[in-house]
Parts: sequence; C-alpha cells; structure tokens
Amino acid sequence: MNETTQSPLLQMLLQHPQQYVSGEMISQQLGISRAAVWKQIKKLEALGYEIEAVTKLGYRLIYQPVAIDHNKLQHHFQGKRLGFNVHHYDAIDSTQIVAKQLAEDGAEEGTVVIAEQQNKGKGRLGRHWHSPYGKGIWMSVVLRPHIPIQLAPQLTLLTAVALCRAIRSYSGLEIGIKWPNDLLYQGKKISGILLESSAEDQMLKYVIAGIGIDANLSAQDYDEQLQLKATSLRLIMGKVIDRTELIQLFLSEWELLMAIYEQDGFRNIANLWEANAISLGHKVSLTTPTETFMGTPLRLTDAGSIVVQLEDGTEKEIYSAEMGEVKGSSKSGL
Ligand code: BT5
Repeated sequence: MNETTQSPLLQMLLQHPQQYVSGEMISQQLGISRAAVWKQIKKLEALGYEIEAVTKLGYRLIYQPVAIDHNKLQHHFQGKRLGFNVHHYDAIDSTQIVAKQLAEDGAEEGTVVIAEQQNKGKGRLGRHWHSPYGKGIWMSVVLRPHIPIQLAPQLTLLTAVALCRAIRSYSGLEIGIKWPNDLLYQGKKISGILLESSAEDQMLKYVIAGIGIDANLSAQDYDEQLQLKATSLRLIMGKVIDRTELIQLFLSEWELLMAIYEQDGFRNIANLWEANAISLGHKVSLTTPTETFMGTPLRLTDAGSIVVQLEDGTEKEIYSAEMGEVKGSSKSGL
C-alpha cells in the first residue's frame, strides 16, 4: 500500500497470523524500546491496520487493509464510459476537490478519483464525511451529462439506485434508500452521496458525483455519535469487503442506469428508486430550514422531489428536507 508494508514490525506480526507477539520480543528483535514499539503500532493503526494489544500477551494483527486495485479497474473499464481513468491517492483532503479541479482542467467524463483517506471529506450542506485510511470507498466521478441544471437531482437519485443495487448484489443485504441520498441498513447509514455541479447557460457543464461507502470500518473507527447512526458492510457481514470488486459492480450498474436514463427518461429510474426506498408509505418527520412536520412520503416526482401526505390528508411536494424517524415507530427503517 505504501512504505509501511516494509515495516519490520508489520512483517513480524504477519509472520504470526492470529497469534500474539509480545512487546518484549518485538523490542528485542528490532532493537528498539517498548515505547518505540507502541509508537510504531499507532502509526500502523493510522494506516488502517487493526492491532489488538493485550497485557501480558502482546500484539496481534486482526485487519490488514488491501489497497484498491486501480490498475484492475482501469483495465476492466477500458472502452467504457466510466472508470477507464482512475486517479488513486493515498491521503488527500477530499476526492471532490481533486475531481473538480480535473474537470475544470478538461478531464473526460468517467474520470474517477479515489483516496484511501480523506482529511476533509465532505457531506452535504458543509457537513463532514468521516473517511479513515484504507477502510472505505471514498470516490468521486466526473460526469458530463447533456441535461438542464434543474434535472441534476435526478442524477443523485439515479446514483443512489446504482449504489443500492450494487451493494445489494455484492452483499445480499436488504439495503434501502432514504430520500434523497442515504443508504441504510436496519436504520444505520452505510453510504452517502454528494453531487456538486457546475453549469453554463442553464445546462450542466459537469457534475462531480461523490460516493462514500463504509466498506471495512470497524466499530472503533466510529466515534460515539457516529456509532449510533452508521455501520459498515464488514461489521454487518463479518467479513472483509473487496473494495475493488464493489467499485467495479457499482460503476457497471451506474453505466447501465445512465444508458436507460438517457434513452427512456427518468421514469424507469424513479420506479427503481421507489422499489428500493425505505421511507415510502411510512410516517416520518421532515425538517426544513424553517420548520419540522410529520408526513407520509408517497412517491417521487420527475423533478426529484417527494410528495408527502400531511396529517390533515393534504399532499405537499418537498424538494429538500432532512427525514427522520417518528418516535415510537421504527417501521420506516430510518
Ligand atoms: C452525505 O452527506 O451523505 C454525502 C457523503 C459523500 C461522501 C463522499 S466520499 C467521496 C466524496 N468526497 C467527499 O469529500 N465527499 C464524497 P450528508 O447526507 O450530509 O451526511 C453527512 C452525515 O453523515 C454526517 O453529518 C454524519 O452524521 C454522517 N457521517 C459522516 N461520516 C460518515 C460515514 N463514514 N458513514 C456514515 N455516516 C457518516
């Protein structure tokens, strides 16, 4: 993955799979102090390795990150619309920022930016996206769709469908979409989408589609707050996720849906979205910058908004809101 793979300490741990190696033994063999051993362990952990430390027993390697194989991806996607050109970074602030710069510099549609770690991962509305080293899929894709700016929300929904279908087919899990862009498993978020666009004369010039998937995060990778509302595929499935394979599935699915979208319009995509949505037909709370109210989402409109039935029976179209669970009801799976 980087120079750390050459670390003699890591080599020692790798030579003793599933076993504890005592701090004393490491210290002796490497000729360094116990404090220096501890420091190196911390360094490995910052690079995605998970090392269990048990008093009197020593250290045991429990997870080793496998880098995303960008060569395999590029090879697989030669001649395709997405994924034929992959920029793979170790640690950067945000793949969105790098992809935007590439788009400004004329990068072709389908250019992909991946990072093993993001220091300033972006969520929507200025929120932070937690992106620890070697654990997730932190990726942005340059798109250049020939559509008017007001249809951009349709691309977010299309991306959510592609992501949902790809993760479902990889994992067999009942992943659902929470409007507009979250992917949840049993009420916990495992993936988020951020679309940022640039327009000219009311037409989209480019869109940077950012995708975050919590593939291999451990419970310790989340702080207390996130532990309550997020989880990873590895935690759910109890096995290490092949990030390269999952990216491959996702990009293929996305390309397929884009072709359907461009040929037949949004309705087919909307139908797929509705089939994978977890909140339709269940009472939820909706918070806009000015108010919070209860309602039951009924359907998706072609503008990417949702029609919600309010408590007095009337219907209201919602373009942007945070959807939350209504206390005492977990039917929606939010
Ligand atoms: C999103 O925002 O869900 C969009 C996330 C997009 C991230 C990708 S990663 C690659 C690309 N480069 C970037 O810099 N960003 C994109 P939003 O709906 O605003 O959700 C943000 C909220 O999700 C936070 O306020 C947290 O509560 C929660 N969160 C943060 N990190 C998380 C994680 N790793 N897993 C699950 N939930 C998380």
